[in-house]
Amino acid sequence: MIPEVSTKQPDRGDKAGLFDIHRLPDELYLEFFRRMVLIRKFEETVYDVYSRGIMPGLAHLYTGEEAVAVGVCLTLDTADTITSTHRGHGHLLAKGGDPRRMFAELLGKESGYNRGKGGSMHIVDMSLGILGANGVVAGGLGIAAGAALSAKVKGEKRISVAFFGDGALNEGLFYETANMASLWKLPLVYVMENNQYGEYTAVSRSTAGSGPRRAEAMGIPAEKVDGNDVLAVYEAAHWAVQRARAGEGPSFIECATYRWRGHHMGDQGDTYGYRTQAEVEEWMNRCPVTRQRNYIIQNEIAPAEALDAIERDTQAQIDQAVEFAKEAAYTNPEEVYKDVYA
Ligand SMILES: Cc1ncc(C[n+]2csc(CCOP(=O)(O)OP(=O)(O)O)c2C)c(N)n1
Ligand SMILES: [Mg+2]
Repeated sequence: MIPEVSTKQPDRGDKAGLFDIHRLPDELYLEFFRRMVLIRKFEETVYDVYSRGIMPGLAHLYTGEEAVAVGVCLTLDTADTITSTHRGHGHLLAKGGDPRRMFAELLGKESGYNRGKGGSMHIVDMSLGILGANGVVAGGLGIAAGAALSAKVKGEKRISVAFFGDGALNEGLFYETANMASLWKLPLVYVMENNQYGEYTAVSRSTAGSGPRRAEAMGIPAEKVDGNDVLAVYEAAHWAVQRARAGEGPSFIECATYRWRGHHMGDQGDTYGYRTQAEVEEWMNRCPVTRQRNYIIQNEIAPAEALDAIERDTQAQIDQAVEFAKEAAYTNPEEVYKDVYA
């Protein structure tokens, strides 16, 4: 939901200056913090659970990128849809996903989102507009364009958001569907998460030009923001969402961020030697959660003790989710081919 906001002193000209980002309701600044903490605790607990050998499959963690999912999803209504990626936990939680059913899915249990049959990269919750994580790089981009087209054809107010990585930017599906989305003015927001690497390859070695310039070439307005600043992401997303709702067509936002953990759980430390510890630490010093915490304290929105309590309560919620998942039953093996399409 977009909250009531002051229209005084727009500070980004007429492009995104729909409101003053520093005059949002106090509760919203706290909600940014809460949801980022939820994602951080969830992901770091997945790391722990996986490391203890009780989780099958694979996970790609979102630690460090929390501001992107939260800044975007807090501009959305429940009916609005998102498509996610292989690194999807943060998007799902930011859109309201249930940590208990997510952990149950990760542990292969019946009460998981996909009855334990999909795992990390297939979690879907249609009731929350989550059209799915996706193991196919760029796969969500086609689905997002389809969702936007169906909203337009049916005359529904919902909009569609596609999260995708810097690696997905180089897939053909983006160009084929963004071209049509622009031509048909579909209610679509492209959120490119530039975490500086696609697997073990730096963006500078894989990408000519830039995402925003490529989008602009197709007539899609674009901007680049600091993806570790949840307020900057929220402001840009608000601009893009307003355009989509007003029937003005797709917009493109590149969010510069960084993943703290390896590409997946098997990529630890300097196993593959593609980045330095100094670089990781430099980005960790720009932690999006700490940044929002400091903003809240410095602007006297809430004292440090209140934020400590949020962190404690959130960890307790995640611990309960893990317990719920551990105690849950496994799906009956006879169901293995049910709901599986080939
Ligand atoms: C179509 C396709 N090609 C290749 C892969 C293997 N793969 C999985 S993740 C990944 C890198 C994706 O990079 P990016 O889009 O930047 O996302 P990030 O992992 O950085 O979040 C690749 C190449 C895949 N899953 N699907
Ligand atoms: Mg990437």
